[in-house]
Amino acid sequence: MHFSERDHEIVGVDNYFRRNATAELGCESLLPTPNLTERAKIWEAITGKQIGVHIGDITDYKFLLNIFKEFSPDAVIHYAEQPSAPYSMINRDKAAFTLQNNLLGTLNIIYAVKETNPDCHIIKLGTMGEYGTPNIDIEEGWLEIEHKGRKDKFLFPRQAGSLYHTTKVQDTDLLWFYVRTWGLRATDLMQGPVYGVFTEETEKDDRLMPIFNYDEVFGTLLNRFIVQAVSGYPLTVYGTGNQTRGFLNIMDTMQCVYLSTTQPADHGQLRIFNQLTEPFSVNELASRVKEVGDRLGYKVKIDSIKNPRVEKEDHYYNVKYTGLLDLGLKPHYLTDKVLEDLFAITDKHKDRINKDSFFKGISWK
Ligand code: USQ
Repeated sequence: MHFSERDHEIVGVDNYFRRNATAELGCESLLPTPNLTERAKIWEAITGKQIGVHIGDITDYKFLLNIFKEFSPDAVIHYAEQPSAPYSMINRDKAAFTLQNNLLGTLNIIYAVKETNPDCHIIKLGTMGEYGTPNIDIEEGWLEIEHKGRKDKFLFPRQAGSLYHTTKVQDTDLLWFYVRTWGLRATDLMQGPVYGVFTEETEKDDRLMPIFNYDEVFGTLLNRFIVQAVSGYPLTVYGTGNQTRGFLNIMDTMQCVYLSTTQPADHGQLRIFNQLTEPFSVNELASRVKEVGDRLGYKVKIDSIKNPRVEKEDHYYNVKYTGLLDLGLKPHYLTDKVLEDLFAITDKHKDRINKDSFFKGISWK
């Protein structure tokens, strides 16, 4: 919608993995989001602009290749990965699915680009979680290393904290291999946890809002805390709550993808951006949600629970994220108004909240 609004010709591809997985796990979206085909119709009715829709699985290479041949894209934005760390840790089958879906999907896109148009720019969604939490500053993708008097530049060392995050490391390596070997052009967006649900486009009609997950498997931290606060469930702070991540508003996700696409990487370049606008600790976000929630009359409680994940809780965190600002990103920071608007939309749909999905304790061990 963000690209279509700006007069780009778009097709979207979806296999409804997230809808199906959330239905299977009993943790559907807070909002009754129509499916992609229905939303493309709503979009066209409002704006007069068409978005083509293909329902299918990009791990099916024939299906994907046909779309590339028919549409011949100048750029492909790869959002088709299994995106949940807890999902990838449920059991062997979910781990195997994550590995196969993410790596094969990425490989197929790379091959489809090579076979149909090697000029096509690949924009892939990576994750800040590829870096883990090292005890040194996190650079933007690359690190110059001096060893025994010689220097070279390498991908920044990665040490992911879940099988999902590990597949993203592997995807980055796949891209880098084919960029080096075939001279493709690619941008890898190392994104932190996203919050929010409103974008410029969703203002046109509530039915255009994205899926809003708040459960343990697919919900990200801040969205979860808001829904917990509205439903009177104590905010689930894992362990000490000193874990720090780089967050961003979904509005800025749209900007980052747009800026990266319209100012593409060069041929033979793997360009990496750290996609975040503000670092917060879990405790800081819990306090912000409590402060705003209490003021709105919700009586928010915070609970510290045993961390089901294996991760450092007290760690150094200093990330460089200037690349997207240099391209023109204008960040939307986490103001009280942003939190109030999230409280309001959640309250409107509070009858749909399933409290059982807040915490099941999917353990990394
Ligand atoms: N956490 C809590 N309480 C909760 C949920 C999470 O304390 O109820 C903690 C986690 O232990 C973690 C931090 O909050 O330390 C962030 O957790 P999250 O669930 O918001 O994010 P994560 O599992 O890391 O994954 C999300 C997206 C993923 C993306 C990633 C970016 O689901 O697709 O890649 O954010 S990053 O976190 O930078 O790796």
